[in-house]
Amino acid sequence: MLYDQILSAKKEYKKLLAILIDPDKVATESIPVLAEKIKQSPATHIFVGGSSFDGHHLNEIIFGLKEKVALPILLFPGNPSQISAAADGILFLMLLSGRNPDYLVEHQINAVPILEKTNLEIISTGYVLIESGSETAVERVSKTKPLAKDNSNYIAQTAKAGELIGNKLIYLEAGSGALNAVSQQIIKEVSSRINVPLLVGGGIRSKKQIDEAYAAGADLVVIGTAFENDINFFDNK
Ligand code: 1GP
Repeated sequence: MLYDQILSAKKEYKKLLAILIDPDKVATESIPVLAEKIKQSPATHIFVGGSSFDGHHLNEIIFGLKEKVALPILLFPGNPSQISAAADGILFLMLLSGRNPDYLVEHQINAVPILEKTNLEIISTGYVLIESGSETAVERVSKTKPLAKDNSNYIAQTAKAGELIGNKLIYLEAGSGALNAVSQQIIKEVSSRINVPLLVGGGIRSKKQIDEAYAAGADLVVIGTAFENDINFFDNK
């Protein structure tokens, strides 16, 4: 089970790394090359999804990745159209930082009939959007405001509420291509308050930032834009 593997990694202080493929930004033809690069990278997981993607070539992308890489593929959907039975699991997201009922419960309800036809491992994930210097796609699409970055106590309180509701993972998100990644102080505060594994992503562009996120308490770091912009990003890393 994918979740059990994430839990054991946390217990053994083994840090995890996910490469995010946003199908809106990736042509199906480029998948073989990307997949080869992912195979050579330190990635432990592949996430597939994006804020506004309509899901049209999702299966091809996943099959293309699976042909070359053995890593687990987890869906990271912006809406129920981004569900594919070809993946291994799904981050079943609840946008805890926002107050838009669509992203708190409506999309989840609409996803049920689709999920019931798959064998995807469903991992309940509290998704917390943090202010990062400029408006991000998640903010625009979800029509929600991120949490203020200077109130790490409230951010941690939000993450803890997710854990108490039953979220199995907490994802601190600055937003794809964010100007500023989630700060070490926020990661520290949140990781000290929750017991479930902590995912951190958005605006992480260097090996140093990845290590800083781990040092602050992230169990899994997500890299999207840095790899999209430079497929050699992980070389010698
Ligand atoms: C976005 O956290 C992910 O949802 C990854 O962000 O594209 O900035 O790496 P980047």
